[in-house]
Amino acid sequence: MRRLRSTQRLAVVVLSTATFAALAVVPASANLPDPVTFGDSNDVPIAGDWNSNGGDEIGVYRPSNHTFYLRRDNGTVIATAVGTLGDVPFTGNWGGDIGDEIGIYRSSTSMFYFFSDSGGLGSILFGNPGDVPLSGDWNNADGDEIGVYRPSNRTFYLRDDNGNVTPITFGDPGDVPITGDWNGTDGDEIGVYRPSNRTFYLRDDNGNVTSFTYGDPGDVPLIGDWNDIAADQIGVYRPGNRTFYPKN
Ligand SMILES: [Ca+2]
Ligand SMILES: [Ca+2]
Ligand SMILES: [Ca+2]
Ligand SMILES: [Ca+2]
Repeated sequence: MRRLRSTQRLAVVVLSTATFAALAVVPASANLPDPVTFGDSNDVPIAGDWNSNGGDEIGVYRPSNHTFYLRRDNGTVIATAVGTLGDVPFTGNWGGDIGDEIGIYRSSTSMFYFFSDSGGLGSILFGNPGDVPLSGDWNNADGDEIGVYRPSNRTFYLRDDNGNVTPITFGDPGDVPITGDWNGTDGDEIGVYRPSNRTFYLRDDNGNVTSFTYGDPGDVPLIGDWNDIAADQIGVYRPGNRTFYPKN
């Protein structure tokens, strides 16, 4: 079991599609895996299984008000403000059910904070300043665990629930770390997105790498199970038009 210690205050607001339309573009007809325009400029794209049906949906994290906006397939949006300015969002499956929840990483204190729709779930101290937070199901059991990617040495540090850490060096300077279930079995694996050539490099547990070139310059990588096949696919978010482009 994950060791969850402290709790944090949590504010949850459910907004109707009509209410949220004043804040962001939400086409009523768009549904994954088709492109979806959502969010505002400067939002951070996220993905997860918000409705616990196995496939992933999209959302954004808005740094200016440290609020998550989780978009369900029917266009409904759940807004949840957590943490504080400067926090980094991540998502994953914790809380003991099959769907995904939200979390934030506070780089200044190397602290992961976990939340559910109903409140704070606890925290874990892990990582160094400058690390990028990760989550994934490293052991193919008990939901997702956490990890960090350290850009300075291009190394993933995957932490199990007992605090044991597996380091994996992978990628090139400037790569963006990603995690997902590339093969539909044995939990999640790691990978990187290389902005310079718009290419995803997906690494399996034996160190074999599969690559896909996808997206435009300036795109941000995003991983999810867009078509409910029990494995993850790649995708990108294009900040210039605030549009998610899942790859089938
Ligand atoms: Ca879902
Ligand atoms: Ca869960
Ligand atoms: Ca796990
Ligand atoms: Ca896998």
